[in-house]
Amino acid sequence: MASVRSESTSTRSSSLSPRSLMGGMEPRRLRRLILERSFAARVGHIGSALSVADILVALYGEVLRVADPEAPDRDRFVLSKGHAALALYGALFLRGWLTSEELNSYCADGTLLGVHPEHHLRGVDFSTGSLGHGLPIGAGAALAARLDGSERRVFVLVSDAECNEGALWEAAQFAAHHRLSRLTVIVDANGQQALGYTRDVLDLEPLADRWRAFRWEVREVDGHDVRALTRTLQEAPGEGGAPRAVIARTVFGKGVSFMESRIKWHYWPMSDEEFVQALREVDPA
Ligand SMILES: Cc1ncc(C[n+]2csc(CCOP(=O)(O)OP(=O)(O)O)c2C)c(N)n1
Repeated sequence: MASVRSESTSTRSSSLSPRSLMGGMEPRRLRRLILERSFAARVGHIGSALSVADILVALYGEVLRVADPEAPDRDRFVLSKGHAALALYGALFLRGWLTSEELNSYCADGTLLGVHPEHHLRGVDFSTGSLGHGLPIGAGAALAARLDGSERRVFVLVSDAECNEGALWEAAQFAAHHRLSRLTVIVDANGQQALGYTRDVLDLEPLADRWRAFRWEVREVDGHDVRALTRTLQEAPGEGGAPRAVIARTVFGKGVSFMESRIKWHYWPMSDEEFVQALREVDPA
């Protein structure tokens, strides 16, 4: 299978160019990019990135008001589960904010595209990777928007393991107290966390009731249904001023049969044979 490896090294351009993809923010394209780049870099976190692919398609395809990534009043997005950075890079590429050269530098020496996202990269507002800190950052950003008299909204994508962490719940209380209704947290509820299943490590259910108890408005949605996600994330803030939690029920490794709900695919990179099969499954064309 040497030919597979040589065609897929980090120097090989992505098979997609942003120009050909105007309006092409499609889940299968994003999944293909995730597989190509993680294979080329021999890096894991593949299942984590596939889990949030549809959420990022909804956000960057429709929901986020970020036509100009430098505009002060653009919406803000915090990828709190920073280890899924490759999904974010893919979405930024499909949006036309990253070149294929930049995308292809993923995890190479000297790149700005590391395993976790850094705010030095165009389109990334906040550096993340230390789990549990995205919601505190997002709550501060939402309060700052109010103080600025800005209409901008803040979306924070957290993992279910982050809901184990105290800092997240402190921020949840803060946001409810200050009625930060332009703040939305999306929980990527895939039921896995690194080396275990959430129900075994520290059970979070009933997750929706927990958020309600913290005085958040709650929605539950199929995290792989881009239309339902888009509709839910575009809902106007409720009357009461509560921030909103969207619990997105997802499947870790979604789209690749041998990765779905398997612990191995948190850290493991793909073999040549696995890469070929995975690509065939996510993007048969
Ligand atoms: C504060 C902190 N502790 C530990 C880690 C190491 N780590 C990386 S991913 C991960 C857990 C992954 O589970 P989850 O966050 O639920 O992500 P998903 O399964 O959705 O990928 C851990 C513990 C970290 N990034 N930050």
